[in-house]
Formats: sequence, C-alpha cells, structure tokens
Amino acid sequence: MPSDPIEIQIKILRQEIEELNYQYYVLDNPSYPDSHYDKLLHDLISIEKQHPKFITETSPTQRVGGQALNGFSQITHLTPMLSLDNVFDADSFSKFYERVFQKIASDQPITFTCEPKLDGLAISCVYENGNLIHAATRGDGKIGEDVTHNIKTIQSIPLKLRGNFPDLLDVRGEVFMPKDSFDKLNKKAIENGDKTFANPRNAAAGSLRQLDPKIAANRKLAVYFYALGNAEFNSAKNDAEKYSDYGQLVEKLEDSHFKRLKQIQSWGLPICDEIELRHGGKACLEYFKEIGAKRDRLPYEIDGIVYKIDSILDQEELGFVAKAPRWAIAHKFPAQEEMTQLKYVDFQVGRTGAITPVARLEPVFVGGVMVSNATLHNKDEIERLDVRVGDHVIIRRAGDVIPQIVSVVLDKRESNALPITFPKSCPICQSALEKETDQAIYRCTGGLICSAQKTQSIIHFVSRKAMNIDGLGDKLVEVLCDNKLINSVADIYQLSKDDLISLERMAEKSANNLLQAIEKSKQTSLAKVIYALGIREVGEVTAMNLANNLLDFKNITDASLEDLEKIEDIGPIVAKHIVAFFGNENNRQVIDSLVSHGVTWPEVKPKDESELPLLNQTWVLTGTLSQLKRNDAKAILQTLGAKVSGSVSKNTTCVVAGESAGSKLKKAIELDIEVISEEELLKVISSFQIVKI
Ligand code: D41
Repeated sequence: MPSDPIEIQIKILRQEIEELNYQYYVLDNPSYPDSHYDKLLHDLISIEKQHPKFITETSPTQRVGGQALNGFSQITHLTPMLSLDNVFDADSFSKFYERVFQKIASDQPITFTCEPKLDGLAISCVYENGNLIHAATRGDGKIGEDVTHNIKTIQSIPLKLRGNFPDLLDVRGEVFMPKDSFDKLNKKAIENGDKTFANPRNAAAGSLRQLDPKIAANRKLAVYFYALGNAEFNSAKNDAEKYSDYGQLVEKLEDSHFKRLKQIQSWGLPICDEIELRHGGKACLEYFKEIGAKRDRLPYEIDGIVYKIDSILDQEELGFVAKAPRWAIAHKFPAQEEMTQLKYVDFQVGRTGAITPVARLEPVFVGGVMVSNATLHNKDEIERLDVRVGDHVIIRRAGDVIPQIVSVVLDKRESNALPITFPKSCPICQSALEKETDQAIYRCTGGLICSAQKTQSIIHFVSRKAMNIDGLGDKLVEVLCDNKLINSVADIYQLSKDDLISLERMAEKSANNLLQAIEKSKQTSLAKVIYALGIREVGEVTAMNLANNLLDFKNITDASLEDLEKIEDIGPIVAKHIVAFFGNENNRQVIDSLVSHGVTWPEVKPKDESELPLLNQTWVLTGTLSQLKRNDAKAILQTLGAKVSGSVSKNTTCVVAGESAGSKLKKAIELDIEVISEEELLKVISSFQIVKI
C-alpha cells in the first residue's frame, strides 16, 4: 500500500471501480446501480485532476486518453493469430468429425467446446503483470495494427487483470457492436444525413480504424475473448516458487479449452455465456440448431458456430495445416445476404398516409426463407441506393425484420435499367402529397377520403390490441370496404347478418360468430379506444398514459398542447398530432357515433402515488414474451411503480422469464430470486386492475 493518503484514496477508488466493471461486464451481475459507478468515477476524475502526478496509464479515467493519432503503427503478434476453416452444412461437419476421430484414435465420442461465432473483428490484447500493454487487430495473422487507443475505450476490456493472472498474457477475442448500439448509431447517422453502416461488423471495424479514440468511445463496442495466444507464469520457475508472496498457488493453465475460458474469465476478461461443452458430433449439431433458433434474440450478431476440440493434448496432437488449426472448425449459418433482380416498385399507402416504396423481387432464398419483397423505406433511400428497375441488388434479411436492399451491383447494370420515379400524387386517391421539412416520408393528404388510408385505419381499429374483433381479418375488412358495406370504423357496429351473408364465402355460422365478436368488442377500455383511433404517434403505451393521466375521454379530446406535454412520454410533436386529431370535426363525429352504438369502458380511477403496489421493487424481463411486447410489459410495470432493469442482481425483486430465457434466468436461480412466467405476470397485472394493453 502507498503511504500518501491521497494515493491510498485513489487506489481504493480505482479498485472499487474495477470491481463494479467486473461485476457488470464479466459476471453480468451488478450489485449497485449505474449511478454509484458514475459517482465513483466522477470522484476519481476530480481527485486525479488535483493530483495529476498519481495518474497512471491503467487508471479507469484513462480510457479515452490523449490526442488523435496520425497513423497506426504495426505490432508483430507474439504467436501468429490463426484463421478458421469453414463448413456450410451438417454433412461437411460430420466429415470433419470423422477425420479428427480417426486421428485421435479414441473409443469415446470427442468432446467439443461449442461457441457462437461472433460477427466482429479479431483482436489480440497483451497484458504484462496484469496491465494492458497493447491491443492489435489480426492483420495478416503475423502483423496487425496497434489499436490500443480505441480498445481502451471499450468498457468491458479490463485495463488491469484480477485473480491469479499470468505474468505475460496474450489473449484473443472478438470485438463487436451489439445490435442495439448499431441500430442507435445508424438511426443517428440517418438523422444527420451521414452514411449508414451496412451491418454491425462494418460498424465495429470502422470504429476500431478511427485515429481519434473519442469516436470509438461513442460507438459502444463490446468484446468476448475466446482463446489464449500466450500465457507465462514466470514466477513459478521452480517448485519452491509455485506459491506467490501471499501464499496462493500460482496457477497453471488448464488442460481443457473450456476450463481455460473459465480461467480467462477469472482474470476479469469477459467470455460469451452461450459457450457449452458437447460430447460427440450429433450433440454439436444440436447446439448449432439451438443457437440458430435463438440467433435473432441474441443481443449481438453471429454468423455461425465454432467447434473446438476441448482437450488441449488432442489439440497439440492434431496441430495445424497452413494457417488454421486442425482441431477447430467454423460451421456457418446460411447466408443472410443474396443477390437477386428488382422487377418493379409498388407504392403502398399506409394508415397515416405514408407512402412506402416496396421492391418486388425475383424470388430468392435468403437465410432459409423465400423473399420476394423488400422495403425501400422512402424517396431518399431510393436516391441513396440509386437503384433502378432491372438492377441486380443485394438483399439482406436479419431476424424478423422486413428484408432490405443493401446495395446495387453496378457491374451487372444493363443499359435499359429504368430509374424509379416517385409518384407526384397519391397512387390510390390522387390527392396531393406532403412532406415535413425535416422528415423523409411523403404522405397522402387525402385523409379518410383516401380509400387506402380508410381501409388501413379500419384494419388497425379491429386489430387484437385495439378493439380486438375476432374473425375480422385484413382481407375481410378490404372486402367490406370494397363492397361499400363499411365506410368508417363506426359502420362496423351497423353491419347486419344479411350484409355479411351477401359476401362470397361467408356462411351463416361465420356471420353469427363475427356479429358476436363485434358485440363483445363494445366492452373495452379507454386506453384501447384511444389506441384504436389510430392517432399518429399514439401507440399502446402513449394511449395508456393518456387514459391513466386524463382519466376521461372528454378530458383527452379537450386537452391543450400544454396539458398533454405534462404527461410522461408525450412531447410537442405527439401533442400536436393529438390536438389536430380531435380538432377534426369528422373524427369527433366518428367518436360520437361509436359511443351511440354502445361502445363503453369502465371509469378510470386516479392513481394514488402512495398506493403504487410495486413501488421500490426492481423487475427484470428476460427471454421472449409471447403475449405482451417487452416495451409494453415494461410500461405496465412502471405504471405500477416498479423499476425495470436490464440485469439481474441481488437487488432484483422478480424476474419474468419468457421463452428461451438464458443467462439472466440462470443468475436469478443462483441468487434465489423469484422467477415468474409471462402467464403469471399477466395475472399480477390483472390483479391490480389497471388498464391492460
Ligand atoms: O467468435 C468468433 N468469431 C471466434 C473466432 C471464436 N469464437 N473462436 C475463434 N477461434 C479461433 C482459433 C481456434 C484459431 C483460436 C475465432 C477465430 N479463431 C478467428 N477469428 C478470426 C480469425 C480466426
């Protein structure tokens, strides 16, 4: 321990900050709120400012240090960074398995460490005596670029190791950009009119290649480590020195890759928590399927699985070919990008009049699904891509989102490729289009005169989370509109049995069922009616906030901009849309008509702050919820007074575990925290009788 009291205070602060970082990034289990971390860091920054002589390279304050560089210097790796061989199907993996099984000549199935293959950038980090010395990209495997200044800005990379770390450590891992950081980055780029990144890997690579560390610091990268390059325990030169000054056994490396990963983790370096041991080829392929099934729900992009023979002895026996080990193989998922041809572009009109160009494509398999449509978003996107009818385009499908056109293959453009002309008026009702100055979306000004907007708004009105009219699907609404049986949402409540039976393929029984469902929908809640009206920017959560704060329909229709802006989550734009909606005479008539047809809801009672049933509780939502959207579940819990956190700690009150819940569920069980299912959450919600959405 230093003798200077200031230095001691600095040291303690740094240790506390390092501990919090470790709990957060490595254990994924913080015991304090973020605000505590922020306070400690703030204290450290101010003490170091007053006593700059105590600042060290590895102080937590030095993550974004120094000036921008003029260029990158090169670093020769202590041992080469190998590459990985690939297979693209189960058969090729089975052949690999047979080959290594023959070579190892064992009578037992081979044990593999199975790891998600992160779609990022390979790096090497070198620690001497526990201090991060430098970090480099893979480069050509022998020589990489020094990216220490940017790597230090990644919060999950420790600047100092903990535990019984080796005196010299070269550890390899993947730097990546989590999906939510990527989405935020691109959203901001679009707002600022900057170029967007095609995928998180490009964004991560682009961030590491910045000379100014402030840019990388703002890009929110993350890292998982997956292999050792070098590890030397110099202090254990002989048996007598196998004990450190503190009497602890100086560690040796484990003889299993999986155990080595745990060892790496014990030194404070984060590893991916989906990694598992599997015995035999069949079990490996099952792992591939399991991870494939939850791929879209993982918070980071992966492009396959890496299988590594677990026994280090077997690894050494098998050795390398060229630049890749014989004991590991990457099993890639089917490509999520494919090339196809653009046949033509349709312009669709949505509920709020937004005109969306939709690309009609030559059908193509992308990531195992046949794709024949892709969104082109808006006019700016067509211009940005410079896409023309007849062009060959790259289609990307990620998760459940609508497929996108990533780029045009200009080399394949034919001379007769036709530029796309954006319509000058609404393609359905010919009304004029309008565009707000700072937005990219053109809208039809026809309102409910536009049959497309009318039909879409009725489809929205009857949908499950709105009036929830069972059996009234999109197609049937279109037929009812086309046959002029309904012209507004209120007309639904005037439909007769004869009207319905007159339709093709509508039998008496279905007509009766539908009429019953329509009757049932009249008993609803204020929040649902508000949501069902389809006011621009008013989703389920805003509708619920409006109902809970203003309590009564009349208060909502008469609310001024100021009244509305006082409500949580309602800003000036949303307030403007609400006031404009209720200022429209037609809309008021539709509402009166709904009420006169018997649409009713129970009175909403004011909320008494002291009676918030979940006040001072912290809830965590994990896994996939099937009935509630995660955001809605969060909003409801918050309405009940709970705090909703992203990670499980000893302060968590309750964890709601949806389907395929993973590490958070495991942690909750370890910490003996109450875990409930989505069904049980719904029961909790209804027991408090709040307006459920
Ligand atoms: O997640 C990855 N991208 C990943 C990459 C991984 N989980 N394990 C890896 N293991 C290796 C060996 C077996 C050579 C240590 C790798 C890579 N290599 C790798 N990444 C880029 C080139 C090689």
